[in-house]
Amino acid sequence: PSVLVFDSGIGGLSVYNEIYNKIPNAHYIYVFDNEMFPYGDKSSEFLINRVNSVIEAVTKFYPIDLAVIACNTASTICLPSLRAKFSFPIIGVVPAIKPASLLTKNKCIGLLATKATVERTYITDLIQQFAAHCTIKMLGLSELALIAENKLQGINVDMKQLKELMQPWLGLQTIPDTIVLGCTHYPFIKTELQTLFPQASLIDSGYAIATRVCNLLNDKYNLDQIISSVSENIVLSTVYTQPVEKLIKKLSDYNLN
Ligand code: DGN
Repeated sequence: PSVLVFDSGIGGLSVYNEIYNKIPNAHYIYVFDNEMFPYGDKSSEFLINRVNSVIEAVTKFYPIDLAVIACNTASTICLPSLRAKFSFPIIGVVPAIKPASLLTKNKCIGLLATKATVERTYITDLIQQFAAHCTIKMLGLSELALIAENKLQGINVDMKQLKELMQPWLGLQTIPDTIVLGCTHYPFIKTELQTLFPQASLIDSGYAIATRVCNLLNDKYNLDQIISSVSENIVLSTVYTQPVEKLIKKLSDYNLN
């Protein structure tokens, strides 16, 4: 089976890693819209059009069985239009508010995501539905995804800068004991975030997404019987620049390309 994993940048690789661990014998197409990175400061209307056209362009050339929108910012807004347009299953990534509500002891949950994600009604509804009994501290940041992109390209995380960005939470009387990494880029800087919040559990949606992909594909294929990948995995970006060239080299660490 052929699985498309999409993000604005390298964040979706954190989701890809989880899927690959479960289904190493599928064929993967990783698509990142680096031309429009970051998505966190784009309007909803823009993102809906953009994500639809990128997926359309890719699927014209590459037939796929399933797509994962491995980006919270896009998923919180684009899923209905994508599902109306394409016939293959489309799985989105949404912040792990529900598991966090089951995990928290002090009933204080932190949601770390892009500016766009924390402003969506999708999130307010999610909180209302699953975590109405908790206090939710939301922090929408535009810098963190870039810090993660840079880390994957070999640039060390500036801990002083990270601490400053987290200041709104570090000064709180009740610090969240459960922090939702509501952007697929953030698992790449989990270690650094954990140093700032040593007592907190940091959770993301990667594993749950991988389980969902596995179940859906198993309905159609017998995954145990697919011996090896049908062909080479593919990495596609919307713009080819020097840093991307470096990035693609880096992607080989993740079994892509
Ligand atoms: N990785 C994306 C997300 O999960 O929201 C967004 C990153 C970005 O474009 N800022």
